[in-house]
Amino acid sequence: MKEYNVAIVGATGVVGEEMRKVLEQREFPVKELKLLASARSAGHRLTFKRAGIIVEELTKDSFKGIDIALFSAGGSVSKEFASYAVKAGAVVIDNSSAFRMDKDVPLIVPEVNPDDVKTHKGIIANPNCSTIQMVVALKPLYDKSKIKRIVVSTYQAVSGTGKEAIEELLSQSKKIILGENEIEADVYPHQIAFNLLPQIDVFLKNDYTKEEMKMVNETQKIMGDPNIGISATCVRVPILISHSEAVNIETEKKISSSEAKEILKNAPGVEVIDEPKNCVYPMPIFAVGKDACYVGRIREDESIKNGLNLWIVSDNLRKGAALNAVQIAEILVKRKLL
Ligand code: 3JN
Repeated sequence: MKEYNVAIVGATGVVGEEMRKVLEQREFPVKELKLLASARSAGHRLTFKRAGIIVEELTKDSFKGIDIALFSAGGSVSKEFASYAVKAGAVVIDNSSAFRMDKDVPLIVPEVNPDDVKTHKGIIANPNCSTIQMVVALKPLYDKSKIKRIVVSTYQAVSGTGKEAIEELLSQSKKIILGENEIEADVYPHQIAFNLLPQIDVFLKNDYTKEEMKMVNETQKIMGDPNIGISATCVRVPILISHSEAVNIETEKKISSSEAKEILKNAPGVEVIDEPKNCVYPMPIFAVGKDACYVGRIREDESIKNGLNLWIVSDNLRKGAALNAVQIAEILVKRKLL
């Protein structure tokens, strides 16, 4: 089998680390793995398939001989360096929002719009984590009946922000449990431990946050339907890993809750966990380290004619980021698009 030279840009971040893990776990055909990061992290030794790899500083010359470059170092790094990777002949799979809404850049969720990869011109965008898990669960329902409107509230784990946010939640929690009064907030505008923040990313002119508008714009692009109405409220919760979403949809034609369950049971990337009588439903602690989008609490919205409510939970670092990116790379390999 053909093997590929792969680079991870942002290799020491939470998503970069997960990418390395997912490449190994899925036995992606890696010939050589290059780990790239800022000068600050260069020199660190990380392991891949039991071998040590020294992290190198990312420069414009880092991509010679690279076939696939997985970027997860933030939008400004992608904007500065993705073009060098493309010029060197690599296909970039970018986990930032830098290129997601560019007309020339396909925005891919393998279970939803795998064929769009064909249109790539060197860069393929990986959607926002909250968007990915929602469209994986909604696409199979959309295929049964067009979705007219989506109202979603998210409950997002701090790992979506990165390592500093994980440390901040843990250290604030410890202090509070020990009865200390001085709680510092550095990463978020307010204390996150024992609290909820109805703000993810910055506020825009329309008073929605950027995260909320990402969910709107990215969902329309991935589903290929600019007419879906979407209203999102994104909330940061004191959870380490796994995002949860309460999703309400209005469909053109009626889908009963039992039909929805059947459809979702057979949907790729979805697992239905829905036994209300036994208090069984998806929860973030259960989704950590797993690949599926877990769906439960499937029920008809009794306030409208054609409405459904769903609860969707998935590991934001895996399906929401690293796993989706590696699955895109797998499509490229399978379709010989490299
Ligand atoms: O906060 C989360 O749970 C997800 C965060 C995603 C994020 C954080 C900073 C910058 C993104 C993203 O993937 O959209 C970006 C960005 O690339 O704009």
